[in-house]
Amino acid sequence: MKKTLKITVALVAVLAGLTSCNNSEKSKGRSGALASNVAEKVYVAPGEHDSHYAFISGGYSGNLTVYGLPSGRMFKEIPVFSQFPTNGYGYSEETKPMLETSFGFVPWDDSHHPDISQTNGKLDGRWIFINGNNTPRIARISLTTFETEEIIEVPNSAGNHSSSFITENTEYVVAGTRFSVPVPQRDMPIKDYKGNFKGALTFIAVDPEHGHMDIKFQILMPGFNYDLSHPGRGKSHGWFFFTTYNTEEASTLLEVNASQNDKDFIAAINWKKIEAYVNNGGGKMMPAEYTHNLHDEATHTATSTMKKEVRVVDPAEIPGAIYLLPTPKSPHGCDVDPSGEYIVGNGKLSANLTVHSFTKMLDAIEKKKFDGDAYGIPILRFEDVLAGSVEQPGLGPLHTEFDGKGNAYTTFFISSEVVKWKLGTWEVLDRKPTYYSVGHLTIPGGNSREPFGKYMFAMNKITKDRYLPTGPEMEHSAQLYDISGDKMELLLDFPTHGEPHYAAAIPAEIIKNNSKKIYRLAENKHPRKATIDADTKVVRDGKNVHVYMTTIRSHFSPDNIEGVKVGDKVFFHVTNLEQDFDVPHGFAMIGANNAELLISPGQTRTLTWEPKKVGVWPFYCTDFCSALHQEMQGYVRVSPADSNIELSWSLGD
Ligand code: RUQ
Ligand code: CUA
Repeated sequence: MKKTLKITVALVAVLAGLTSCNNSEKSKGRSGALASNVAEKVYVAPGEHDSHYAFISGGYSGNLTVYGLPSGRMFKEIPVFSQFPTNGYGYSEETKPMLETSFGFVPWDDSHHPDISQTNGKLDGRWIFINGNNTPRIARISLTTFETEEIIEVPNSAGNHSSSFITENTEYVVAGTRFSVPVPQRDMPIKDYKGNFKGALTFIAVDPEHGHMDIKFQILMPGFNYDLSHPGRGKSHGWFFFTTYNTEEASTLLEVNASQNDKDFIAAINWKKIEAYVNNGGGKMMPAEYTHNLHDEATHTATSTMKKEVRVVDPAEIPGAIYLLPTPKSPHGCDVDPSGEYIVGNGKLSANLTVHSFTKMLDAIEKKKFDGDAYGIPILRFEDVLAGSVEQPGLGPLHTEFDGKGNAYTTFFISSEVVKWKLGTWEVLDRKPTYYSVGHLTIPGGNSREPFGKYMFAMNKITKDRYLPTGPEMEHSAQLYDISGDKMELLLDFPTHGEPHYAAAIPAEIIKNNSKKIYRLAENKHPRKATIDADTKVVRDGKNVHVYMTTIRSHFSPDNIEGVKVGDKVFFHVTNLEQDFDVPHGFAMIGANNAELLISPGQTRTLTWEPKKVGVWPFYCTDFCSALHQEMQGYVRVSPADSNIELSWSLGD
């Protein structure tokens, strides 16, 4: 067995060498991957499990994908902000409310930054949160069901990018606006942006028991672009840090006009202080429309509620809660090390990496060593808060993660590499190329007090020649590195779906034993469920026809329905009676203007069908569920609108 593996490895090595010899940059990197034991390090034998889950943002797919590490195998795509025909999310009546917004039904978004819930600064594996960037929303996904349970819209925001990061006891999931906008929105000239637009930073409280989200307050900051953010932790718990760019407040040709200032800022927010202020009645309620969508596991049904106001705080009302740390050149990533002492600002256009010291920041605040202010918010002096800089580590730094052993890893977009450096001495320890143009990187637990520093993976924007070509567009690419030694070792390339921005990863044992196997039929509280065949029926309510249907290997009940008419609206409420792990059934109806349903064991889902043509029309199960799956079918007889055929339904004779 081992021997075969070694031969395979050798073969892979030879092939890799052959195919890459036409590109010297590439062969350099590949030779790094060719240590003879590399394949063993990512090999997960058939039937064995990966050691880690990775949750990778789907970017413009609006979803979240689940991978195993170290194999790089994709296990699941979890629909979040986008309609998903694979399981009917956003198409079924139960899940459509999840995609309601104040703009109406929005069946797509652009998701960027997943973050796993924490207790005492450690990943607890209960939920994962992710942002919708385009129509500002935050979603919470259960890590027992791997389904989206809740979505809250974020008002007064636009380009919800510095989101969705978690404080160390999941007190808050935080969302910051990338684009500043008029608050409240109004008709005004764009050229009057400066001084008039606002950037909302939103603190969404998370109920510790159920995870339910509620906007606690929004801070209405100056009209900068708030790019990324991270919570303080340990000693800096209670603070939150946001990178800004466009502190010039330009509204046109930002590629030039937002790069004028030598330094932009990291905004340091003492959220504990603002929370106390708000708890004492501080801030003011402002009219705002935003939806709160919640999926109930008992009824298997989502509801959407329109909220009408939000609490806003003007920084001027609460002196001493917000400070600005000058940070060179349009910083992107804003990353806090596991101890909470260091705040890394990755200036996209800066030669050096800037690291601020939390202790020095507090000291400078105490001594009131300010260097002016921006709209009343005190600016600290760069030299007073600087912990150190990493000199000329690479070009175009974007994001930094930590291994919990005193090392940091920063991605460089322009020079396409990951650079490992030491916290405190700021020396560069290692660098490895990435193929190509790396954005984020992830270390399991990287945004927590306790990273698991065995693996790191880089998520690359450009794929080019890494896989077999698939036409003009290639899926993006991730690369897995072993970081347990002094030098990083490239182990694996694997494709990702949509654009992987950030990812969150976690040791599998924290999650896998809690993973739900079935929904208990006895606990199904869906108002139109049918949990035994005797509950099945077809009920007419004017032009609406409700079919209470069950499904089990290998039939639907009922499977023959007559008395439906053109112009009716037929609701198939299908309950899956199976109580076995991993036995979903599908349901699809010819001509339905939506997707199929995929119904989990014990679940009820509803498909709406508006029959347009007279005839006898089949439905069937879409998921190959048993040897008699092909027999899982039925017919609906559709009669003319004025027909007087009575409703009837049956199964067997
Ligand atoms: S971003 S590639 Cu949307 Cu997190 Cu930096
Ligand atoms: Cu049920 Cu196929």
